[in-house]
Amino acid sequence: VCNLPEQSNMRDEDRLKQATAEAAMAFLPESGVIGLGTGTTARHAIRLIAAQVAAKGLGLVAVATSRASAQAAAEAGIPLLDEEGPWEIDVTFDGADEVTRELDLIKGGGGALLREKIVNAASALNVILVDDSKLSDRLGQRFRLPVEVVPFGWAQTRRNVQALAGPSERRECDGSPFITDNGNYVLDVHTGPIDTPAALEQALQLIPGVVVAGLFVRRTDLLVVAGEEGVEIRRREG
Ligand code: A5P
Repeated sequence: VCNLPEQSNMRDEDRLKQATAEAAMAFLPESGVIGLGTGTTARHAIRLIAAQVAAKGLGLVAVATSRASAQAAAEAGIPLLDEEGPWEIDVTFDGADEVTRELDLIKGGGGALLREKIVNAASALNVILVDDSKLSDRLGQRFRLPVEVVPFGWAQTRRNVQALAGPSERRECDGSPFITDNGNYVLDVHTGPIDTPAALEQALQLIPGVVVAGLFVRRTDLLVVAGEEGVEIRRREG
């Protein structure tokens, strides 16, 4: 059991997550390169993409944002590209932990923030899938900010992160530090509401020992959000 940031009503949310994945299939190309996100919502998308590949014989290859998603894709019959890149990704489907009206995100609840950010930056179109419990007026209001740090000197790095962003816990799993796919730790930072996410992201990235912060600013093209009233598609403006 990991001390992952808490989420409520998992069963209800799962139905909505599935609804977002179903709606997102409208953006699945017939051929090309797709990015596969990480988490329970992305897992629904992977399952549906695999079904379409099998049913329609789509010419898709994928880049996965975690070992878990790579394994899920491989088991479902989605061919994967080499991990090393470079890639030209047409569209990536991923989840998020918190989303603002500007479609800025906190990600990393599943610990895959680094690979997610690399794949996001390599994608021509980023489609983010969330249930409406993830919507927020300001990032940091609902979710702790994950920050991936290297193990060497991590407590020193945490001191510097704390001075900038707030207190944090090192994420743990079964009594041991949670280790990312890249061999690093994750700090979950109690930032409180973040006024200027882009500035905070840049400042965190300048701290030696910080690998990546889970702030995704202006990185979403389309948001697919599901609530009890149905599924809505929002496009980032500007
Ligand atoms: C993985 O590190 C995260 O960024 C996920 O995309 C995020 O936690 C969303 O997860 P769920 O789809 O499981 O809510």
